[in-house]
Amino acid sequence: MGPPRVAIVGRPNTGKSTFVNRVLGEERMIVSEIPGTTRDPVDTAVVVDGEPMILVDTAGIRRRGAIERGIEQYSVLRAMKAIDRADVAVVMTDAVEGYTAQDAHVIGHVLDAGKGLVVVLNKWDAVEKDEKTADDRLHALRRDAPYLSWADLVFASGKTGARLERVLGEARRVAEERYRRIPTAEVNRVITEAVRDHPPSHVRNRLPKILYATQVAVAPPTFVIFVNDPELIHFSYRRYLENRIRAEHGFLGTPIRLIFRQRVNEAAARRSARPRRSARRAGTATRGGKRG
Ligand SMILES: Nc1nc2c(ncn2[C@@H]2O[C@H](COP(=O)(O)OP(=O)(O)O)[C@@H](O)[C@H]2O)c(=O)[nH]1
Ligand SMILES: [Mg+2]
Repeated sequence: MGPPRVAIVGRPNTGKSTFVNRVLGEERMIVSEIPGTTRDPVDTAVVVDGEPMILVDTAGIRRRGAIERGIEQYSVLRAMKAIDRADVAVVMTDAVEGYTAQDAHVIGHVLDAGKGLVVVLNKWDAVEKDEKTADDRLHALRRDAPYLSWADLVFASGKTGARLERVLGEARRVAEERYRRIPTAEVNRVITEAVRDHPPSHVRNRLPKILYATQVAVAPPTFVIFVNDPELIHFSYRRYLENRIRAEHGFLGTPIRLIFRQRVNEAAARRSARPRRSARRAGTATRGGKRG
């Protein structure tokens, strides 16, 4: 894994340009030409805590006010392309205005793309607050957007520079989470205990059986769970298993994927061994016929 590639995105006026300009102006984050780290001239290498990081598509966000009405559509498309080229998206939201449908739309694209996510509640300097405000905000946000339960949320201010480095530090951490692997034995332990604590219930008189699980990919972490019939796995049970994996292994800030695959159990496979073999012969004959 090379330096993490981080896209700063979000709806207009949430403070992306201010944030990026501030990062580029910080001496501690000396912008350096790090050989082989940028694939595109609009990407910028920065140094955060002594480690390189690539800010993706800074050309699209650096100049304040450069994006005007009429080419708004273009900027949305551009943001989506930036997300696709990144490992992690830092989604800027405006803490003064609160969470909007447009913010949810951007985040939806990040999740669909399987990228890491850091949500910034920016302009925190301009929010009237007491000791409880931050907690109240987090609570409200997780209620309005339950899919953010595992997201990494940071209060920050591009204007004052508050938690600028924290935002980028979290982006790096999320990028690493995205590449984490859990050994198969451990995945099975978590899933087995989850099933024991709360077995799936019958669906149309049939009992879902969870047989075996393994992590098959990273970026995003992807788990295949073999079951007797994927159709029997209810959406809420899928979410329960995802929550159990997260409860023990975190993956804070990264989407994880669960794929349910059918696997006939061994006894059933043996019982149906004979008809299966003849079916295979028929299949071979057909393929041979096509070739000839
Ligand atoms: N109070 C406050 N205002 C901010 C902050 N960041 C940006 N702004 C203001 O918000 C407006 C939009 O900022 P800009 O960086 O151009 O947003 P962009 O459209 O996302 O690039 C400008 O008036 C900024 O001065 C912040 O952290 N706090
Ligand atoms: Mg801008």
